[in-house]
Amino acid sequence: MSDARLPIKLPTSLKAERHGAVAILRLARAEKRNALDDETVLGIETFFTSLPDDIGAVLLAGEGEHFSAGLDLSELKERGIAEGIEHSGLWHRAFARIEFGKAPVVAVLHGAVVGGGLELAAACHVRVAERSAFYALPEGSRGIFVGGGGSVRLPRLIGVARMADMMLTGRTYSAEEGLSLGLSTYLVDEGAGFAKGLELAEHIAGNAPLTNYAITHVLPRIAESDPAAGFAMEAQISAIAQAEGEAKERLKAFLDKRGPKVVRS
Ligand code: 1HE
Repeated sequence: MSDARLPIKLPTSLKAERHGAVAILRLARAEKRNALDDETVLGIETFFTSLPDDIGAVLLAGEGEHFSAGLDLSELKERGIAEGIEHSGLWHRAFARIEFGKAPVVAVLHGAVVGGGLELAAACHVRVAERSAFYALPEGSRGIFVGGGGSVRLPRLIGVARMADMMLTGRTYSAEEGLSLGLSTYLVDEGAGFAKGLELAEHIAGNAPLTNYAITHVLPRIAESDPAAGFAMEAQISAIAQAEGEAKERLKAFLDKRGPKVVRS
C-alpha cells in the first residue's frame, strides 16, 4: 500500500498518515512550537492504541522549526497535588503506549527537543537527529520537575549525573553532543531526517513481528532484571522467536543463498 490517510480521529495538533506498513504521526502545532497540551497527549495515546494490525513501524516527527517545546506551559495553572499526579499519569499512559505498543517507533528530531519533548523522544525506540536539534530540560528553571517518564527513561540513555546537570544548570546539548551521549543514534543533515527515519522504519517493518516484539518489549525488561532472571528470559524469548515459521523461512533463505548478507556500513 502506498501513502494514505490513517482513519484515526485526532486533534488538529496531530496529523497521521501511512506509507505502506509505516504509520506516520506528525506533531502539527508549529505556531506553539509543538508544545504538548492535554489534548495532544491524549491524541498521542489514541494514535498508538488505534494502529491497524498491518502497521509494522511508526515514524514520529514534528512540523515547523522545532520537534517540541515540551509541556504547554499555558496549561500549568493552579493544580493541586492530586491533579498534578493525575496529569503526570496521563503522560505516563500515553508514552507507555509508545514504548510498549504494537510497533517500534522511530523519532525524527530537529530544533528544540526540550522538557516533555525530550521525554516524548526518549519513549521512542530509535532517534534520528538533524543538525539543528538541541536538547534541554528547562524544568529546573521553571520550578517544576519532569513528569512524562523522563526521570525513568533519560538516565538509561545518558545517566543520572548528566540528567541532573541538565536540570540543575540548564545545560543544553547540541545534536553532535547528543549523538555521542546517546540521545540520538543517528545524526543527519538538516532536512534529511524524515527520509532517513522513513528508511529505518521501513526496514524495521520488514523484520519478523515477533523479533520486533522481543526487542521492544522483552529486551528492556531483561536489561533491568537481575542477571539470573535475565538469562532465563533470554533463553525463553530466543526459543519462542526461533520456533516461529517466519524465523525458519528466513534462516532457510540465507542458507539457500536467497537471504541478505550483512553489509559493511
Ligand atoms: C509555548 C511553549 C510551551 C513555546 N508552552 N507555549 N518548555 C520550555 O520551557 C520551553 C519553552 N519554549 C522555548 O524556550 C522557546 O519557545 C523555544 C526555544 C522552544 C522556541 O523559541 P522560538 O523563538 O522559536 O519561539 P517562541 O517565540 O518562544 O514561541 C512561539 C510561540 O509558542 C509563543 O506563543 P505566542 O502566542 O506568543 O506566539 C510561545 O509562548 C509559544 N510556546 N513554547 C506554551 N512550552 C510532563 S512534564 C514536562 C515539563 C516540561 O516540558 S517543562 C519545559 C517546558
